[in-house]
Amino acid sequence: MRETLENMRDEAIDSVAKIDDLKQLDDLRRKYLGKKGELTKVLRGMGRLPAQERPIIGSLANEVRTLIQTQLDNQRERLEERALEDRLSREAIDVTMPGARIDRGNLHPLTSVQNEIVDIFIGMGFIAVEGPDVELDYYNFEALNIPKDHPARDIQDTFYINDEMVLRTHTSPVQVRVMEAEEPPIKIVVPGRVYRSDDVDATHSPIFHQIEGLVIDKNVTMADLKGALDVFAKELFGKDTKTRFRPHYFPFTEPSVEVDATCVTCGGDGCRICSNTGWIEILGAGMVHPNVLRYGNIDPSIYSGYAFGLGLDRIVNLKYGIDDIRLLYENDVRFLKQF
Ligand code: 2NM
Repeated sequence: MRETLENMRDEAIDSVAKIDDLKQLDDLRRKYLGKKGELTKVLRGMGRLPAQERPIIGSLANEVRTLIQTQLDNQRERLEERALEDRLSREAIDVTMPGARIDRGNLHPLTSVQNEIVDIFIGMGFIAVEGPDVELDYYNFEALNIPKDHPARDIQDTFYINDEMVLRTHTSPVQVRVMEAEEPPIKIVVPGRVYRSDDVDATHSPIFHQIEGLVIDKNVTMADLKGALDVFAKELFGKDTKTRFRPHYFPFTEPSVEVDATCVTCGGDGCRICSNTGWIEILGAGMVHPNVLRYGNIDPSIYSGYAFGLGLDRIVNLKYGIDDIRLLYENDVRFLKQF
């Protein structure tokens, strides 16, 4: 029996040392120390021993149990430590790795060019103002010197909400509201959505965008208009840009002009974009009509002013060489993320 115990001890020490996983270690513990384990079996057989050997074998059995238990505990500690180290090295973070790329969105080209243009005017002392998209007929037409029989008022061109209200066809009504509310000097830019009942094609959309401007003070002249708009064109399209002013007609300004800039694409040499003229129309402008000043409660014998309006969508397309306005409204991310 002594021999059995000693063999068991040696064998247990040996096999515990070879174990390299916690599950197997547990199996070994059961094999030697469990309820049906080998050591238990030996202890059960002790009853058959002569009485004087029992304490000797008993104490040897206890020694062997303690020894095996200690070996098991030590091995368990080693394995657990190793498992932790493995896990730590597996989960280690390499702080020198490049980070996962974060996909950033970008502003819609209409928004970024609008910001750019508004910023140019803010740089010249203008203040940006916004107003309602649903407008009274009075502000959209009447106060802008657009008479009742004017073609712009036609149901064909204007979205009427009811007899008195329309979706604004330009941002000028905001400027009338500012004239009514403020004393000159006034120096504002008004960006915003406008609406006209057009059929959709490459150059027309029923929703589009304008940026208009209004300057009113004593002694404002056409020279001020020309200077400001020339500076604007140079800032937007580059310092070599030139401008020219052609006579035109608008009901709300007198005199009125259309303003051309040297073609952004060919620099004035002539190309497809400018139909070989070297010039591109960029905006309309003029000296505010005395009737409009009066509608805005401003005395035309004391004050004068200039105003201008540009179509943002067309400018965006010119700037980026986009040939179809519909691309600006389809929200195809493959298109939008190029800007
Ligand atoms: C344009 C062209 C010329 C304009 C006039 C006014 C107002 F309210 F002051 F009378 N706002 N905008 C104006 C003048 C707009 O767009 C092509």
